[in-house]
Amino acid sequence: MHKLLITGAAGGLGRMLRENLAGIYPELRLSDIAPLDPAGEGEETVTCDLGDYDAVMDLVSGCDGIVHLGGISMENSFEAILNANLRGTYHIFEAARRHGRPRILFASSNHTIGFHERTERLDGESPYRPDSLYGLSKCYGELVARYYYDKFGVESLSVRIGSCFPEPRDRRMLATWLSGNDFCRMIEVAFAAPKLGCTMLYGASANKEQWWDNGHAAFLGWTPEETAEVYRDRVEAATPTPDPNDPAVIFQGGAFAAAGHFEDE
Ligand code: NAI
Ligand code: 15L
Repeated sequence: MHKLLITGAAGGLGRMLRENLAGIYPELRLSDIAPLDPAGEGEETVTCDLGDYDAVMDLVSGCDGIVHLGGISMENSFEAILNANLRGTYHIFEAARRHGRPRILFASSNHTIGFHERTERLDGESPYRPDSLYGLSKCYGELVARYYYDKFGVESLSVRIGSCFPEPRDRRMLATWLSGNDFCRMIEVAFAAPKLGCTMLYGASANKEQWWDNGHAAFLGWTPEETAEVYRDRVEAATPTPDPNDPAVIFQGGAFAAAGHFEDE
């Protein structure tokens, strides 16, 4: 693959991938609605609102692969989510259909299944249980991926990312943490696989606490190599002992599941 488009490139994961994928793919097209650092060698920067159909068609043209990170990444109003996540994700897949069907890695989220309890071990057949309007929008994105594969052959990997930060920030993240290196390896595997189809992966590192089973996608050969366990002592020392009756502790989605419904004013 020569030219990789990264949407949401000004965000936390976008900035990490910009740095780590630079030596792997010859050209990166980096896009966001927010300001981006100036383009370096092998980079192009494009300011684009994912909700703008024409702009997204131009954005995708000429790209050989897409890592679609852009959008609202937390709970928010339906209107905000509608533009960035629903319209935006539709636009990305539609643009891929119209411009040579590049593969897409879609940044889905564990909040698609956040209302499953932590005692459950989920796999590729587990039902959606979104814990927020945000999680609901990621379920929609995964179904857009399904539709565009079944009808048009656009291949994609939807990654239900757990918590991808430099280090786990709380006790829940000891189970949900995905290291940046493991995420980068996953991206390489997705774009190099002889056949990707329409696949979903749970995005967690090789943590001791495991809620998710990726057996259904073993054919891809992605095996996480890092673990949150090395941070356990530090995290436990810095955070209070959890109350087992707290919904934020009962459900996989944590605070997203425990929070009330987001209402527009
Ligand atoms: P982030 O919030 O730091 O970055 C998202 C980026 O999308 C921002 O730079 C923002 O300006 C951009 N964006 C928002 N609306 C846009 C629009 N209308 N048009 C164009 N760009 C727009 O989020 P982060 O942490 O980097 O996450 C990246 C993706 O991964 C998101 O889609 C998020 O939902 C998903 N994800 C991240 C997780 C994590 O642990 N970091 C966990 C699960 C999912
Ligand atoms: C997400 O989907 C969010 O984008 C991220 O900011 C974290 O909150 C993460 O889930 C998580 O569940 O830890």
